[in-house]
Amino acid sequence: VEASIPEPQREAWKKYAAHGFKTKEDFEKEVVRHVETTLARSMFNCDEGAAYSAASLAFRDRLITEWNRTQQRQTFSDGKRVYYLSLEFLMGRALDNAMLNVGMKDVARGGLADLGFRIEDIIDQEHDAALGNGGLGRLAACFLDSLASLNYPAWGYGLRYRYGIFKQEIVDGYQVEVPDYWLDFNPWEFPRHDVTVDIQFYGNVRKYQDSQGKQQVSWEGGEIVKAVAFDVPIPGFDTPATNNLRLWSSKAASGEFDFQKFNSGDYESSVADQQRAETISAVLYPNDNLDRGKELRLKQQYFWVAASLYDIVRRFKKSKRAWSEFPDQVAIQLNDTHPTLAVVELQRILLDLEGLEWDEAWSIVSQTFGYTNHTVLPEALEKWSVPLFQNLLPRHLQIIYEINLYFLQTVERKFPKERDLLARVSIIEESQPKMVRMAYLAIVGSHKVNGVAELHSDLIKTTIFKDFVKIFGPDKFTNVTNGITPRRWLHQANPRLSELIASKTGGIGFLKDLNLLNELEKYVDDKEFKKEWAEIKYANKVRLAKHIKTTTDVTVNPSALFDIQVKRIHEYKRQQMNIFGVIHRYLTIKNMTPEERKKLAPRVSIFGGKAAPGYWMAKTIIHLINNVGAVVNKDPDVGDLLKVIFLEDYNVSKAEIIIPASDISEHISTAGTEASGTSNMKFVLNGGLIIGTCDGANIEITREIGEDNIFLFGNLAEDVEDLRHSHTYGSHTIDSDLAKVFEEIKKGTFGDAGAFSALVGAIEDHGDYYLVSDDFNTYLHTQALVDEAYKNQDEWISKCITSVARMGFFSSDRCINEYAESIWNVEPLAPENGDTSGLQK
Ligand code: OAK
Repeated sequence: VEASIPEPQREAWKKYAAHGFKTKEDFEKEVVRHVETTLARSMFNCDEGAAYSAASLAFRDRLITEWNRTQQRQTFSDGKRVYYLSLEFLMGRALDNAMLNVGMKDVARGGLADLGFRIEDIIDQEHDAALGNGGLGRLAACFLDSLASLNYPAWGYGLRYRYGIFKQEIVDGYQVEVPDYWLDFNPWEFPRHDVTVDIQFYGNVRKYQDSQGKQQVSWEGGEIVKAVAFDVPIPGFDTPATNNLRLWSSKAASGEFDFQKFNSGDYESSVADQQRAETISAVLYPNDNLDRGKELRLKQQYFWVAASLYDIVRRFKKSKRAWSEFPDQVAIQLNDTHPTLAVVELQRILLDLEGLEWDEAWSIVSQTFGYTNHTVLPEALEKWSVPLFQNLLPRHLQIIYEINLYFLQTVERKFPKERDLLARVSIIEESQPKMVRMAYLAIVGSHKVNGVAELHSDLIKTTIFKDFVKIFGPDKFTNVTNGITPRRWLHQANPRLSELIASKTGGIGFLKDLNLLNELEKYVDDKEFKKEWAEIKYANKVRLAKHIKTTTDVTVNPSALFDIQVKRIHEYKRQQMNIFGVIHRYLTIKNMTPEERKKLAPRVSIFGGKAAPGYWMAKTIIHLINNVGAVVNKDPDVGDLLKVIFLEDYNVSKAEIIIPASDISEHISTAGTEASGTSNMKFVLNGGLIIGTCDGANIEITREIGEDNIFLFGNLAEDVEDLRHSHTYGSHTIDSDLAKVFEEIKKGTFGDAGAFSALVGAIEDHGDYYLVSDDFNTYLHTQALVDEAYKNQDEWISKCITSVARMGFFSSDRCINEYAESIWNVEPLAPENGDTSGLQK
C-alpha cells in the first residue's frame, strides 16, 4: 500500500500511462527507438539479431501494459485464481505467438519491411524457450495459452532453468548433447528483484511449549537459498487478457559473498557457496517418463514449490479473509507428482506458521489441490528415499508421516479386515531404504485426480490407483482428455491452411471455437477446395524438404509419401518397430524387379527426437536409424523409393515446420503405455493421417474422425499382460519378417552388428517387453494399406479434410474449460467492454 501513488498525483500517471503501439508507424518508431537506445546500435549496425531484439522489445512493452491491467482487474475482482504448478514449460518461440495473439502480425510484417527486414528471418532469430522434456511440458505451455485466451485468472509457476533441454547434435550417427544456454538475451522475461523468498533446507526440528502452554514446532538451522521471481507475460488470443508465468531463479541468500569467509581470506569457498545456491535452478533434468531420485532434483522441487506457495499465500493474506475461504480463492493444479511437496508445505504453513489445528488445516489443503497423472510407467512414478528426505526436509517428513498415519487410520476403520491393504496404500513404502511414494501423497492430498485420455484414466483406476478408488470412491477420479492450442499448432505453424479454413468457415473464429471446423465437411467433394488443400500440403512438404536438404544434405522428393515419427525416443514409443519396418521395406525393394519397383509408392521416413543422455537403448535406436539412412539413401537400387532421415534436435520450433508437412505420422506405442500423446492431435489438425495403436488419445481421435480415417493396428491394452506372460513362460517365436530384418542387422549391413545386439536381444532373448514382435505383422500389413490408400490422392485428401473438420474436440480450450468446471470451480474474468486497447484484427 505504501508504494501506491496518492490520489492527487494519479492524474499525471493516467495522462502518461504507457500504451502499446497501434499502427505500423508506431511500431517502426518503437523498433528504431529500441535499436538506438536499448541496444545502443544504429541503422549502420543493425543485423537480423538486433532487429529481432528490438521487435521483441516493442511487443514486450505492449504485452506488459496489458499484463498490468489484467493483474489489476484480477486483484480488484477478488475472485478465485488458478495456479498451475509445473516443473516444465516447453514454450518454444514467443515473438510469432505474441504477434498473432495480439493480432499485429501484419502490422509487424509491414513495419519490418519498411525497416529493411523479412519477418520470417526475424522470427527465425529467436532461440526456443525449451524448459521441458516433451509431452508434459508442452501441454503446460498449451494450457497457458488457453487459460489466457479464455480470460481465466491463472498463473503458471515454474523454475527458471539456466539450461533448458540440451541441444542434440548427430555426430557419426550418434547423439551428442550440447548445453542449451538460452538466457544470453531474453526480452520476454521481467526480473523482479524485489520479489524474493528465502527458502530453507536441512536443519533440525525443535518441539517446545509456547507461553500459553501450546505445543509448537520450529524448523531451525540448515541453509537458506534465495528465490528471485522472473515474470513472463502470456498473451491471450483475441483478448487483451495477459496472464503471468512466474519462474523462480535461485541465488545465494547472503548477497554476493559470505563476508565472513571473504574477510577471513576464504574467497574461493565463499564463491563456491554462491555457486552451490545457483546450482538449484541451473539445469532441467533431461529425462522423459523416468525418475532418478537425485537429491538436487528434490531440492529443485522444494525450492520451486516453497517459493510459489509463499507467493500464493501472501496474495491470499492481503485479502484479509478467513483461512477457511482459502479453497474458494485458490485452486492449485499439480502437473504430475513433481510439485506434490506443495501439499505438505501448505499444511506446514497453516500448522506451524499460522497456528491452525491439524484437521482445519488439512481440510483446507485437501480442498485446494488437484493432481494430474501423466504416466503409468512404473519407472516414472516418483519415490524419494526416506533418509534423503529426512536430511533435506526434516519437518516435511514428519508431516508426511502424520498425513499417512491419519490416512491409514481411516482406511483401517473402513476396511478393518483387509490386512494387506494398509501396506499397499501406505505413503511410505516399507523397503530398504524406506521410500516416500509421491503419487499416493498427491492422491491423499487432492480433491480430484485425473488422467489425460479416456483409456489412461480408466487404466489408472483399475491398475496403479485401484485401491484408492475403493477407499475414496470413484468420484474422486476423473478424466480430462488432453488438447492442443490451435493458435500455435494451426494458425502459426500452418498459416496457409489456417487462411484457407478461415475463408470457408466465416473468418478466424474457428481459432477460438474449434468446433467451427465442422463447416469444412461441406467441402469434402469440392474440387477447387481440394486442389488448394493439396497445394498447401505440397508447399509445406517443400518447406520441410528444404530444411532436410540444409541440415542433412539429403535430397528428398516432395511428392513422395512423408511418413513422420517425431517425439522423445523411448522403447515404449517403439521407434525401433518403425525402423525395423523401414529395413523390411528396404529389403523388399532390393528383391523387386524394376517393373515391380515402378508400382511402389515412394516414401520418405522421417524421424526426430531426443534420447535421455543416460538412456543407452534409446541412443542405440538413434544410431540404428542413422546407419540405416546412410545405407539406404545412397543405394542406387532404391533411388526415390525410400529415403530415411533423422532430423537433429527436434524441438517446438522445428515441430512447427515438420508437423504441417506430414502425410502420415506414427503413434505406435505398446497399447496402454502412452497416456495420451498430443502430437497425434497436432498432425491430424494439420491435415495428416495417422497410423497408430489403440492407445492414449488415438482412441478418442478415432471416435471423433471415424475409423475409416485412421490406420489402427496391433494388440489391445487388455491383452498386453497375458502376452508378456507368455513371452516369459511360454514359447516365444519371433515374427518371420522381423527375423529377416534381424538377420540383416546381424550380417552387418548397417554397420557393426555388435552395436545393435542389445536392441535385437531385448526382443529375441529378453521377453520383448514392448511387444514389437507381436505387433510387427499387423504393422507391416497396415503400412501396406497406407501405401495403397495414398495412391488414390483424391480419396486421401477427402479423408484429411474430414478428419480436420472433426478435430474440434482436441482444442486445449475445451480441455481447460473442463478443468475449470469439474476441478477448479473458477469462472473466466472477461475484460470490460471497450477494454480491448490496441487489439486489431
Ligand atoms: C514426463 C515426466 C514424468 C511423467 C510423465 C511425463 C510425460 O511427459 N508424460 C506425457 O504427458 C503427456 C501430456 O499429458 C502425454 O500426452 C504423454 O502420453 C505422456 O507420456
